[in-house]
Amino acid sequence: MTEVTPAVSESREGPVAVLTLQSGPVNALSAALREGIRAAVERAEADQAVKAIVLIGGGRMFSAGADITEFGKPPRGIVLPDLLNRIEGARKPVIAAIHGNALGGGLETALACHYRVAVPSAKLGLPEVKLGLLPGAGGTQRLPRIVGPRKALEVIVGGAPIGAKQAAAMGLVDEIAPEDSLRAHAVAFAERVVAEGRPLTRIRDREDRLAEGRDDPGLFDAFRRENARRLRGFEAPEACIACVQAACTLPFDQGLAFEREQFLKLVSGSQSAAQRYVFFAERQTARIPDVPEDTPTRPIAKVGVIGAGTMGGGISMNFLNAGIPVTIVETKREALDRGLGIIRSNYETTARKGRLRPEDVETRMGLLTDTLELEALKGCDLIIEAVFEDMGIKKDIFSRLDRIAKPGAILASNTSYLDIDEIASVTSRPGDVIGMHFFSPANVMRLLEVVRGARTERDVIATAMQIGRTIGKIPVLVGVCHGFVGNRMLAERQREANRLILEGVKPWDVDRVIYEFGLPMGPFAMSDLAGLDIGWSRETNKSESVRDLLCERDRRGQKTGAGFYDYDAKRNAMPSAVTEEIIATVAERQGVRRKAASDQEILERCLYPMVNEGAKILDEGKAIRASDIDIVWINGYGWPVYRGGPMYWADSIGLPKVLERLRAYEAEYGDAFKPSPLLERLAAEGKGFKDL
Ligand code: TC6
Repeated sequence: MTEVTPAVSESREGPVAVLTLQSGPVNALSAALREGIRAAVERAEADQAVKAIVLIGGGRMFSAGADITEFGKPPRGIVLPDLLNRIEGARKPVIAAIHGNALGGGLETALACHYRVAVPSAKLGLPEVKLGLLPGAGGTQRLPRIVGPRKALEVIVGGAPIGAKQAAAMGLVDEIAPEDSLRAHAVAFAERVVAEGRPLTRIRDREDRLAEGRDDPGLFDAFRRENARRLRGFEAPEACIACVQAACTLPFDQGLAFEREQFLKLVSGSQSAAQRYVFFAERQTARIPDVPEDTPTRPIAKVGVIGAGTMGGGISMNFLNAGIPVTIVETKREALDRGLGIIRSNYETTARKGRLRPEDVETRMGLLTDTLELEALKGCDLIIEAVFEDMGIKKDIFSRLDRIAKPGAILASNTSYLDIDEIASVTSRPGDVIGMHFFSPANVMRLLEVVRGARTERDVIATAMQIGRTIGKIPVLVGVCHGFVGNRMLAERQREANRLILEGVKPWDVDRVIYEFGLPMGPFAMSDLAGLDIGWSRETNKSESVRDLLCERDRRGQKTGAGFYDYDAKRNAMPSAVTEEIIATVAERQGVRRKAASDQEILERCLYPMVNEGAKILDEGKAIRASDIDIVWINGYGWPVYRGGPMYWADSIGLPKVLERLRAYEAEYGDAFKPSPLLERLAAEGKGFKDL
């Protein structure tokens, strides 16, 4: 084997040169790898004895695409589009042999090759849109030429990878190779291409599949309309659509130039910078300074869930989906049956939509055992309590669990506010107690706050983080405090939103400002959706707040057809005169001075206190790093990923500016806006949360 560069190794199989990409864990197409591929291809082309070239990934995958760390820095070496034009223009057939992932620039490299062979488990995709980018190395021009513009839009704008078999059905892969002999198969394929004298099929020369877009130019606007809700606020999807459209109307080289221009605009923009930050931030959450990666974990083969309500049911589904048996406990048969019914009907709905095979509904339900006996949890490795938010009830359950659970079982609470240490104190094994705070709907939302108690053992933390990833969540480690990271910050926003409406700002105006910022809904629409009567009772709540009065009039949110808003039969929200009247009554009673607020003020007063609270959370060590807070807000509350999370957003505004506004509001409204010492210090030092 000859070492051409450290990034690519070359070997020979008869007349076939096999070039193996050898660059880090994912073969990111760094400058070194790009140069390595160019040199190796040119060598193979120049070598008379070589008749065909196979490009294959060493290690886990073909390639995860462009090296994301290079974006935003001055370009080095050959740029990817030029390298791919060079490969496509080669005079000898180049065959991509794909295993693991071929993503982004990785798939674009494969598209520049003349043929593609893949193993069945390979995943192919163009996820650039998720980084606020587009496939800027010819992907938007080549893919539609091979799969047609309609499918190309789905792949490029959707960003989700597809399996090799589906790719083969689309014509994207020429041949499926056996799982364990990709290299040999690709070499044999290359020899056949040579022996049969097959032509060099360059995707750039194909026009036939573009007819679909030329005959029906309306398909692009239809796609825009169909996806408007999902794509709201994002810049990259529109650029992707425009590029695919350009593929249908412009000659290939002009299409490439248009794509390049669009790519350069996106890569230097704020949205992509934020989305790239989030990519790395998400991976950072796994790093816990005092719980190293090699910390042993406890095996989790059986899970117990206490409570078959909305949360307990959703939590159970996560484990069933991952093939882990669950025993679910309730106190009453009725509640248990209702919970099981909801789980089944959720699965049946998914199956009806074609996203789950009908037989899998039964497989998953078959993993679920229901019981009214807490003792039935004695064999479980992990038990998650998901009952009513009441310390007394939780303590009672944990002291019983302490007697029932086997030694070494992890005892978790799904509490969203309560003190894990107090819960742990009633057991003889506080080291095994931890918080696992899921977000509703628990089978859908990706965030999992893992709450570390004062005495939680390290292997318990490592296990909770790992099992969280196994069930497809993004676990973030947080410390014990009221509401942990997410809800503690949310409370700040809610308080200010409530103050704003008493001053006379309409709830729908607060919601509009938050929605236009990019969150899925504002605080009042969210309250109506969740139900205003959560934690409210006629006996204990004394007609003091707007919420109390709304609930007393049976305006308890969407479920009762009215809350802050009025709802029609289709649950469309409409501003409500009744709510306005209630707000005016409460404001008068409390003597709140009525005043107008601009959209900017609404935004600042709702979001800056959240940032300030985030700074306090960091100062108290309740989150490991600012980017963890951002990941909580993006995955638990729908903070727009293109704004990178509240802490990143504050950095992008500049902390001195945030500080100045907090001080101004503090002068008017008092302590609620008092800047945190950390924020003050960072602003004074000209630093941001990113520098911590
Ligand atoms: C593009 O291609 C644009 C083209 C146009 C150009 C003109 N670059 O995720 P993992 C790191 S845009 C740099 O833990 P997995 C990652 O940070 C790109 N680094 O592994 C981590 O580093 P750490 C389009 C990268 O097996 C390590 O590699 N492509 C890149 O769970 C391992 O990663 C994508 O968006 C990269 N491209 O998942 C794909 N990729 O160990 C991005 C990974 O220091 N990648 N790293 O923390 C992925 O989605 C996943 O990495 C994966 C593997 C599914 C490939």
